[in-house]
Amino acid sequence: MKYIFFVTCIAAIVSASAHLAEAEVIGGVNWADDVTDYSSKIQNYGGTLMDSTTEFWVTGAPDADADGNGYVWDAGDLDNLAGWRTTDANQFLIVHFGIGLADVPGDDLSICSFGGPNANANVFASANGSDYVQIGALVGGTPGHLSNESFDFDGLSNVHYVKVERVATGPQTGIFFDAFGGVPVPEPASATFLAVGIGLLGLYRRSQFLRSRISG
Ligand SMILES: [Ca+2]
Ligand SMILES: [Ca+2]
Ligand SMILES: [Ca+2]
Repeated sequence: MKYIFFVTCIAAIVSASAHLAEAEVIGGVNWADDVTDYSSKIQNYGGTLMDSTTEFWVTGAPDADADGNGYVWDAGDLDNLAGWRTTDANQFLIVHFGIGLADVPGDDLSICSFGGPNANANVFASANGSDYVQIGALVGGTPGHLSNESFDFDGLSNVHYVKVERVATGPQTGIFFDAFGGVPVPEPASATFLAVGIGLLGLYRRSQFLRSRISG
């Protein structure tokens, strides 16, 4: 019985730890973990098409602006962005979050990107990956200069998927995305389970220690 209890505690700890480790939450921001689908011409600014080895361009924290001045074409800045450029119609990109994004008071999602002055893209959110709700649009910016645009889920909670879809085509309508981030949904169950599991493991070890002292 004690052995089963012990194994259950270990399983709970491993399960909770694995769940927390699978998602990229840095400094309280839940960044996109992977890309689940995208159209045929999604590419970085340099024109290299995105594939399974370069999906990191749009996952994790923003990483294109290496020197942090808001401009991504300095020497040393990285072309770790993906999006679309002029003539590529019907383009889209869907990013996935292992831990859902919460609908907190006010804005919930931040998209870091730069685009041409005529750019226009629709932004959608989904909890299950099949039912999408439009939460806003991205409009033109200044090429090379990152912009952080915020969106409100407005009642849609535990968002696991965000989709951006090209609207405007033609000159100066390209957009390149650096990162997608928001507030992770609270996970009291996992956190409590983890804390209780670690506490119980400590008690078990202590009882074993005392038993060995008494019997010795
Ligand atoms: Ca820079
Ligand atoms: Ca909100
Ligand atoms: Ca990036």
